[in-house]
Amino acid sequence: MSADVIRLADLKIGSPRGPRRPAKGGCSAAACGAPAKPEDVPAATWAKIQDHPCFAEEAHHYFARMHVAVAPACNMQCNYCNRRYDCANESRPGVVSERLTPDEAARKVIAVANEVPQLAVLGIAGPGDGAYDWARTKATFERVHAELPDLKLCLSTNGLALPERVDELKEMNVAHVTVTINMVDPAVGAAIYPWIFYQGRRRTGLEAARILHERQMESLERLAAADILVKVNSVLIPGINEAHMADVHAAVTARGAFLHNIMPLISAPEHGTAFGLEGRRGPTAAELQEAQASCGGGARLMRHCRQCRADAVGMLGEDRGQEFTLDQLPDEVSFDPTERDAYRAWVEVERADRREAAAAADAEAGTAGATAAAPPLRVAVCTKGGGRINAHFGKTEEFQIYDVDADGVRFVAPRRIDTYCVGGRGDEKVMAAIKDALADVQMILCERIGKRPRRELAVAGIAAVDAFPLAYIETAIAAVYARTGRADGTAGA
Ligand code: CLF
Ligand code: SF4
Repeated sequence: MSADVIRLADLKIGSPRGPRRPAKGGCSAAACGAPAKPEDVPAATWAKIQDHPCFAEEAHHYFARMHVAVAPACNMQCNYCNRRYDCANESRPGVVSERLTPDEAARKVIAVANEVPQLAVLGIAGPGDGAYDWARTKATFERVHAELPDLKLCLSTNGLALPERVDELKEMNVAHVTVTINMVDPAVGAAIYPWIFYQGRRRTGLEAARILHERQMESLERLAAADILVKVNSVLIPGINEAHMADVHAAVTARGAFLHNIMPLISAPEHGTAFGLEGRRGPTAAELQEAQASCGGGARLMRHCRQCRADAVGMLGEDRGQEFTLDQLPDEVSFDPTERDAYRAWVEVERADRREAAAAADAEAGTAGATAAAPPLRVAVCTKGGGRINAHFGKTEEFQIYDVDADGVRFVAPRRIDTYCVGGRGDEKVMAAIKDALADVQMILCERIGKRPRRELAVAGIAAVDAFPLAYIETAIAAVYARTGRADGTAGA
């Protein structure tokens, strides 16, 4: 292990935040999620995704994205969307983003790039549809590209207006596009989309869903032909498309989609959406995992999505958007690459060190599973970023869930919680919620934990382990897994 934490502090750039990392060898790419290391994909593909936090799971430990809300017009209605809020296809429902002109957006991007050296991607993800509200989208991408040519440009769209934009996206060097596809059967689509606006008029029912489906499939084919990497987002809607997800997965994979992100419906009556008002619930964690499991192969499954805001700024799982509102931006700003260059040099060293440690961890887990018949283990990790166990239990806002067995250590999903420790005291209601959220977990790995929460968790059958402060996550998980296989069962305590 290197002294990278110290080097990061020396750079005065703060600690990377956000979710943890994934799967190492021993399982198929589809089972493992988004690519985690260069060997998972061809070299040219890795070059495209290595600093995109959504397309490469490893990258989300080190790189940030930001969104700008510049394209408010939309050409359809989804039953999980209320137009007073952001586009729910890529963003957290029920929030309102700050709308910007292309010039304001470019100014904001430069200001963020100066303050957030992890910034690697600019996304346009609503509210509205960027391919439909094309003039504003295009103007924003062009202005930003002129100032920051190495920033990746990323578009998220419903796909209806996309086929005619693919050539321009290619010319503008947009290498990553997300299309939200919730169905490949118009009968299913008719329950999700009350209308679309296409070729100058409103269409409804089966006709609307059929046109949307055909346009989405055409979009995928054109994007693949243009060598633009495609992620497909699917909103999992209980009672409507959960049994249909495998068909969606097969259809998008056949048309070259690189990554498939199955997102839970977020639905609340106060959001004022059709689904929220009719009381349709979102899926449980188990239902989400079941839908992911039904998509046995083909396109990789993204598991580290955070359903960001449409004006989110920062690492996935954090949002620094409030630090960069329009009223706080300088009137004129120019980009200074000094901190970003230093950060990227640090990331190169850290990544290499971490890959080595993770490979060793998988080997250790494999040995433990093979020689000691250790049962699979599900672990919740407390971390502030960098792929290390570096957060106190009481301050954790999001657990990273991992599975480990003889095949190695695999990232499963993030789980958000309220922080247990507020004002120096533990909150019993939060503890009850944490126990519920971790009902399928056998162990928590954290930098530190107090005696009282440790005891309470133990009563619920969850061992809290703080024996690996600042260790790489995979290394620590493999070590505790190896111990579970020992006859004395001292499980890392
Ligand atoms: Fe933004 Fe989307 Fe591009 Fe990422 S988000 S436009 S691909 S840069 Fe990422 Fe956020 Fe999930 Fe989207 S975590 S909601 S998948
Ligand atoms: Fe809302 Fe986005 Fe659907 Fe348009 S495409 S209705 S903005 S969720």
